[in-house]
Amino acid sequence: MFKQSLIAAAIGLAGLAAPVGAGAANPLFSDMFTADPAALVDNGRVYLYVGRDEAKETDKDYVMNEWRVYSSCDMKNWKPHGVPLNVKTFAWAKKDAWAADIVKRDGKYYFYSTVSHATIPGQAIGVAVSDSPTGPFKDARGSAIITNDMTKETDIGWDDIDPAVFVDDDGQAYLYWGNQVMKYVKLKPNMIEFEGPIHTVAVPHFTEATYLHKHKGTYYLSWSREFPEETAYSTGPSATGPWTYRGVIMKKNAIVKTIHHAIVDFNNKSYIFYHNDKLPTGGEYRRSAAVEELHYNPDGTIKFIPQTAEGPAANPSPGCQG
Ligand code: FUB
Repeated sequence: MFKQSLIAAAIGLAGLAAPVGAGAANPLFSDMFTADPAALVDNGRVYLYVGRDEAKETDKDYVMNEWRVYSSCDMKNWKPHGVPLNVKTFAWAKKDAWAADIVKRDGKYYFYSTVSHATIPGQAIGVAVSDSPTGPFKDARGSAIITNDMTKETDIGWDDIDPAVFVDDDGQAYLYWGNQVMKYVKLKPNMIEFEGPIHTVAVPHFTEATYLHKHKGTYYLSWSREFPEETAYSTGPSATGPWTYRGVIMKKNAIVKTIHHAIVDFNNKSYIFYHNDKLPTGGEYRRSAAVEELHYNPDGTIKFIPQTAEGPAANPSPGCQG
């Protein structure tokens, strides 16, 4: 109880430096609410990008204006690097620093993110670029790469959200995204233009939060299914399938209905980032990023992942410091 009061006091002082690091477990950060994790492993260090949930307890919608970045050398101790970009990075956007994803290509870091478009009704996806994983990022196009009017499968304004970017071993880049209907498009090597048409992908009970990764030659397409959401996945022989449904790997949260995840390999182990409602006063619009180790079975399927308060054991990455 005493510890919870201290944490709550720290949340009230969000913006002031609060302890992040030594022995930190789940949720990863206690000085603010953080959601929609995206992750990148670069030069032996893992970078974690989150949207900051700024909603008050009484708010009835997301209040999200900026993305934050943290890094770790061991998956246990996290170093804050501030705000590498915010909604204003995209001059054509008006609000909603929703879910994002990042990839490195040819020495540059491309950050794809959901925002609300100022002049084209609905959510859109922008792409920002930086020479460093900690930013600063600038708009790579000067316009959205995806807008709500480009897809017609649903009438909702938020069906073009939650980008997931993946560059295959042959250099072909893919951008997946969607809500209600999953979509993907191939990207040109410049990472800011389409190469071909938009495709739809049928997976069971798709809601949002697509993620694509590759492990030991198998492609894994994962997403948030149902609502409240649970994390499910399929496997396939290529970045575009065909996909075989494999089941649920993380069950839904207690309060918050979303669970947005990201999966990475780091220092010979695999991890899943997600968000929950476990910080005091947490809830639908006050979420907290967390991480667990992810284990593959010998046949390549993923073991079910319980959420824990402890998080993964420290996994110090050789040569990574600070
Ligand atoms: O954070 C806003 C939205 O909630 C994200 O774009 C979705 O993935 C869900 O987590």
